[in-house]
Amino acid sequence: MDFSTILYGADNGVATLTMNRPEALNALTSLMRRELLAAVQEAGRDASVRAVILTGAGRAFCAGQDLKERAPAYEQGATPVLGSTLRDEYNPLVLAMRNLPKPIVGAVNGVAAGAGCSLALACDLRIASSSASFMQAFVKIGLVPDSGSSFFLPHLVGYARAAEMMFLGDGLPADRAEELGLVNRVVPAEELATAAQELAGRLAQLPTVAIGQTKRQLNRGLSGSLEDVLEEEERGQELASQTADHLEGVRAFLEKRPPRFTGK
Ligand code: LHQ
Repeated sequence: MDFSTILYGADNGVATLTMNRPEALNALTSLMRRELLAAVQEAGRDASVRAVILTGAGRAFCAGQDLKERAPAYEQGATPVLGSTLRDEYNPLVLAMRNLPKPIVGAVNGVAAGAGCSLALACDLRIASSSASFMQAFVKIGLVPDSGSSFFLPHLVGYARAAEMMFLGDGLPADRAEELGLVNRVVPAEELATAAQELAGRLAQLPTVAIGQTKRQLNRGLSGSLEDVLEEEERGQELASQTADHLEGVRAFLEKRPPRFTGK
């Protein structure tokens, strides 16, 4: 896949999506938002891809909305109406990430601010470099959290800590983010890429249909009732029980050998 703001690579069942505007700390332009959505969709379409990594080039993960994109309007004292930007570009991207039936590992290599923090939170798992930080920067420019942060952050760290991050806009360093359960693991900066590839590589060897369905159930569990979740689990088990990977898993157990899952 050829993009101008995103690097897309797929190898060994893992697609790696790299936000690639390092000179602007990977701040999101309109083109980048659309290319990132197309890259997520491509990872969904490609049956050989069974796990995804989202990361940033250079020293940042992503500094959120590119604040220079609308600089001329602001310089003239205009305040652009931002709702449609969310509706047309950010929200479809967040939904595509959450609805992708494959796990997404956020390899958070540096600062994740504003909507960049939201994108990190929309990943299923996060490995952070020790130099990473998470900043709900919206308030610093008089805006409100968007791109799903108001949904994901309280689920991850609880209401009070989410409110503190959102009201004050301070950066949360990686080690503290790990203590609060916002990231799965922190590794030294030079080990991040390998650690993310190892984790995603492992996920890519698992029964992909079951993993995709598990993600769906987790999504439902975050906002639905117990009845909703039980129904989703029932549907999911019906689907998973018909896969070749289920057959292989049980046969491997009976034959006392490791399973070889194919994602089918
Ligand atoms: C940037 C940016 C940036 C452009 C650094 N844009 N250039 C959604 C809907 C629609 C619109 C509104 O918003 C949203 C959601 C949002 O995401 S709102 C939040 C937007 N993001 C921010 O407010 C964060 C702004 N950036 C920062 O606060 C700092 O840059 C952080 C804390 C991320 C990093 O600080 P430093 O490590 O000290 O780096 P720096 O500030 O020196 O930045 C390096 C360069 O990157 C610099 O460019 P320059 O040409 O001077 O070297 C910055 O201008 C550029 N950059 N963030 N968002």
